[in-house]
Amino acid sequence: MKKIIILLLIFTSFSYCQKNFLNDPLVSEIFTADPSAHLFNGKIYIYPSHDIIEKDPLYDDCGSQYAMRDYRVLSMDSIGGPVTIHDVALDLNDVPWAKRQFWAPDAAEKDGKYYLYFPTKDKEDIFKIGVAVSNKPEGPFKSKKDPIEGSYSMDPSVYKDDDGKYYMYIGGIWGGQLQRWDENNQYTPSGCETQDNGIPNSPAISPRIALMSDDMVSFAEEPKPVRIIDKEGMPILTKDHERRFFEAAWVHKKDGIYYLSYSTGNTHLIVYATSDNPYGPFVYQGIMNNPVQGWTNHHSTLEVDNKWYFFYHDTQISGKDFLRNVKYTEMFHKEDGSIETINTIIE
Ligand code: FUB
Repeated sequence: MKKIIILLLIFTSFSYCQKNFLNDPLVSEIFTADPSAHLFNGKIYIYPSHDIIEKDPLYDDCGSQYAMRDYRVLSMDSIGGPVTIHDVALDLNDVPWAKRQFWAPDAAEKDGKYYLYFPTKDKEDIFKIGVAVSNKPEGPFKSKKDPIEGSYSMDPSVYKDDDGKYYMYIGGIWGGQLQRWDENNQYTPSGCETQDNGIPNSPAISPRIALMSDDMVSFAEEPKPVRIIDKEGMPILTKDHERRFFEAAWVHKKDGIYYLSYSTGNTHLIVYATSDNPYGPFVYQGIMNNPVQGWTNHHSTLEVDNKWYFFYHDTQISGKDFLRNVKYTEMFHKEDGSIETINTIIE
């Protein structure tokens, strides 16, 4: 029996080493995850989470092991060029209302000012969305003293539409606490162990959208649910873990089509749905990225010189779910508007 176990262990570690990855990590000096990529002043800026090794890590169902404490911005002059790791852009200690966990951020530019949007837990351990402002894309950013009024949950991403309006998409279930907020933005405390809304045949919990005010540091409206439906017009259901929204909403537009892509969490996919309106409803289309190595799958998309790129993370360097590394690869929209599925592991 002992021999069999040893052989199994050797085989498992051998096949683990044999894994071929489609792309190399962008940087190996620090652990980075959840990349939100943007083109500012002709340069590529990536706003990732900065994963860290805690001295006494706390593991629980709420994701406490993702205990990040600051943000570092990455930049490249061009695709394939050298990567700069900038100094600390924002530290948790400089956010007056924050208690712990700097999760997936995003950024936006307006009139020469840069806005860093970030989810973190307040003193009551409730996720809200914060905003910090800088004159430079890489920061340092100065945090507002309170979270954005009316904001909740996590994984903010800000989409700038062609007409100059900015929309924030937010939300993530389980550890991201979206299940605590109903669609009228009312809060009911519950643990992270509350998985989805507990009713398998009900429509799945929706990500939320809010139009940003002109000042970029507040919402111009209350967050509204973004419906995700199938091609027959029926809502994607709670029990449909291969297609229902979990976290990491991101929107891009190509040829007049709005693409909402998101993570399915415990089934580890990035899937996408399309609409002719930023508010949706979005019609589920298919898989954008198959599972990466590691539990979380979180991405962004960026067009540079008429080519589209998919930024993502995996755990190639550490092999640990909460110590991730950011990567990117080219992505392709087909003639019919669908997206070619990406496989980042080549077996
Ligand atoms: O990085 C912490 C959390 O893990 C993010 O906010 C989620 O999207 C997942 O990637």
